[in-house]
Amino acid sequence: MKFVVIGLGQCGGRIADEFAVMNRRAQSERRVRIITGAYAVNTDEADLSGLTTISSDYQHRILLGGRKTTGHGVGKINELGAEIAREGGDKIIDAIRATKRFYETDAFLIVAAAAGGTGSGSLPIVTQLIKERYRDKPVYALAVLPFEHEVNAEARGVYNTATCLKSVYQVADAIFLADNQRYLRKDSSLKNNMDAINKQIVAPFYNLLCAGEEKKRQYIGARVVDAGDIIQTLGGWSTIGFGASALERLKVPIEKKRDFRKKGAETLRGLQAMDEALSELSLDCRPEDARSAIYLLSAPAKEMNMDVFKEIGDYLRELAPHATIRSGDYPRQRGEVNVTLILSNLSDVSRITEFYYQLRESVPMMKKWEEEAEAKFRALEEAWEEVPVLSLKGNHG
Ligand SMILES: Nc1nc2c(ncn2[C@@H]2O[C@H](COP(=O)(O)OP(=O)(O)OP(=O)(O)O)[C@@H](O)[C@H]2O)c(=O)[nH]1
Ligand SMILES: [Mg+2]
Repeated sequence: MKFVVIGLGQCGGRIADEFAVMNRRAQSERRVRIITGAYAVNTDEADLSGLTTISSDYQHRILLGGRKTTGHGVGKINELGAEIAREGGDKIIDAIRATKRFYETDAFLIVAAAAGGTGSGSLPIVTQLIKERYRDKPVYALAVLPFEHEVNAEARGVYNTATCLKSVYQVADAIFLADNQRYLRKDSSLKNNMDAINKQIVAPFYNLLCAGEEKKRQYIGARVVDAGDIIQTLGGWSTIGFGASALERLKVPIEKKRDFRKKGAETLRGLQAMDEALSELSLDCRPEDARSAIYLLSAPAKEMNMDVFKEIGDYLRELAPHATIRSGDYPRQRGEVNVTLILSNLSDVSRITEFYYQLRESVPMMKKWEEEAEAKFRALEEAWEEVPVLSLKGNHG
């Protein structure tokens, strides 16, 4: 499957850059192309120049905002981000039109952080704009959720997140959620290492996009996961995860209820990889809330058999009984068995409901701040009411 990836704002741009890196890797390691075009859009010039892999010309690193922001971002005001995207939308469309292999594109992926200004405000606008222009291609969003410390510190971030998510939900064909806080669980030092988090956000897409693009028979699975399967699966709130189990190392299975000893070593590895994919999902959610799911099992050909497939399929079906489950195999990997998993059409996402509740609580507070600010202005105006104003007109004519 091939994406055009468009990153909005600082976070979105960096993640789009990471997709461009991944595409290079796919080309050199596997001779397949998975990204037909990668773009970064921002109101902040410095953020754009900090990218590494997206082409550095103005049609791939697109600066919006002009006089409104003078190249310095919108300072968290996502309404301004939205306005600038509406005005500058043509620049983005022109850039996409110039994509050389655009005709090969299966779908769009628009990436942004929900809590910032530029990305948060422009995500729904750009998604809608592209949907209107390219009616035959699905448009997916990837929204990055803020860290907990940001949520607690800033009402504006909560407001941005809530408004961005609600708006993008109405236009995107599906929204992947990636919760920054999730990536700190195993390694809290990542808080200051956005690059490492971005790599983790992007990595699960690698096999999923590559699998359907392979041309050599030895790398083509018995059941290929192609763009059609992925498009059929995706809708509404979605999450993606990846888990691997090394061939030489066999850990004790996490779930004790099953009698793992009776299973073959291959099946065991498959189940372990599935367990890890479930616990590494980009969003904290309950699999039973998923209405659709897809998994891709990737391993050396001899490690894969119908048994493994059936077992991990049964396992997922138990956990996600309401989901239509699609699946495929990808005989590529060396030295490990791994599983890529998407849970989609989630009917309940507590993380999102939390934002709406928090917002409801903070609305009166934000109103109060605005009123206070206005009162101060008024007081200031009253205070100098008696002061005469210097004549501002010239006396030449
Ligand atoms: N995962 C990840 N999160 C990021 C990155 N950069 C910023 N964030 C998060 O994104 C949110 C802020 O959004 P930004 O992308 O910086 O904001 P912006 O869209 O550039 O908007 P303005 O700077 O306000 O114009 C916060 O929740 C940050 O934690 C990044 O590179 N990776
Ligand atoms: Mg910025």
